[in-house]
Amino acid sequence: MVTAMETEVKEQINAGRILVVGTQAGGKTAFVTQLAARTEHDTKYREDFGGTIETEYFKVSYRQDSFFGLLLPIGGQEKWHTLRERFGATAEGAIVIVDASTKGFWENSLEQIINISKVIPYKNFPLGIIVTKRDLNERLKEETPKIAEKICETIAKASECSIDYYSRGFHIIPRHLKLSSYKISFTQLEQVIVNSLEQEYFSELVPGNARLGKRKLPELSLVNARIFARALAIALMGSDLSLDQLALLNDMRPTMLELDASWNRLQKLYPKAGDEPQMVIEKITSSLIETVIYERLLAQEADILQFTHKINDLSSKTEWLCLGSKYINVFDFKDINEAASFVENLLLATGDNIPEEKYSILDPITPLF
Ligand SMILES: Nc1nc2c(ncn2[C@@H]2O[C@H](COP(=O)(O)OP(=O)(O)OP(=O)(O)O)[C@@H](O)[C@H]2O)c(=O)[nH]1
Ligand SMILES: [Mg+2]
Repeated sequence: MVTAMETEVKEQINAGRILVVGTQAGGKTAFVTQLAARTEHDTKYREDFGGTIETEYFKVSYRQDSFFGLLLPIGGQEKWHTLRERFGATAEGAIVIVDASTKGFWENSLEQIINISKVIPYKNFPLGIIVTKRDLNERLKEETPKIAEKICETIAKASECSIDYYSRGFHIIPRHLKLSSYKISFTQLEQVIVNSLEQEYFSELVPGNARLGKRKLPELSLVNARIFARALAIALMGSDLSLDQLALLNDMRPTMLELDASWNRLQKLYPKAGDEPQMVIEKITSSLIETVIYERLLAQEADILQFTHKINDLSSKTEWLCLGSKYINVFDFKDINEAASFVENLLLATGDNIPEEKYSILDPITPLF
């Protein structure tokens, strides 16, 4: 005889697929891994210089797995943009990530989410903003004077003799950087800043390995150091970044020199980015570095509010429903629990999506025959 207990089917609600987008190394994979690890305990984030290739999938579930969604942190590098937009055509909602320690890159995250809004096949699809690296931002505020001084020292050293770095290809090759002229290029400055941060805040480094080595500041990973260096180098070089320059810079996570890449080579892919920025070495003073870090890189609460308003104001054009923002350290237990409730509300809101005809992968843009 079949009992009532045996016939009872446990209802499972699948809220669908949520794209997690935002500029490279903003913390998409780390954030989603931490969310998934609350129920899948063997899920663990691993540091990596390379970043996400294409995409990943993580199930994030609630209420003993009776309610869940699939979160897709898509590689933030510019080279994945077509793929990102393809995935949008079958998504129910989105999360946009911005990194509190590099607000110069927020425009790039914004551009990504605007592009995706064109393909998510719903009106009112829920959108949440996650601002990551709260801990790093607070720490860097304290460390800024020391960082500025260290960068000036490294520039002096690279001008007088040379500094070392490792290029990471099939082999790890040691190389030297000597500043020969009175000008410094973006590529050189980016490497100088990485070297400064590595010398000050790491020991026992193993070239090419993002996981090994000891951190003196727990908040500053080797990847964080690189993204911060890139944002600082470009901010020091002066005027606001154009989206084309952002796209060019966003094509790699390690530095250009570490990848044996060059601005000129990448410029072929992003011709509108213009020539490589350069600046007179003498102009780089510790007080300029400090000002640029405080004003152009480290986010304040007011920046987060402004970004949230901007996203809200865009909704009449993009047809998303912005559920607000959360400012977190993705490795903090309390923060990740609060962010998990935020994401649960976002998953619940997919129930109010209004289907709408937009470009879909099932409708080829050009007829096949
Ligand atoms: N201190 C701190 N570091 C963070 C936080 N979130 C992410 N990170 C670090 O940021 C770096 C990049 O994180 P990822 O999750 O790989 O970034 P991503 O957005 O997936 O990058 P792509 O896959 O290249 O697009 C790693 O070194 C993380 O440890 C945070 O809240 N605090
Ligand atoms: Mg990733």
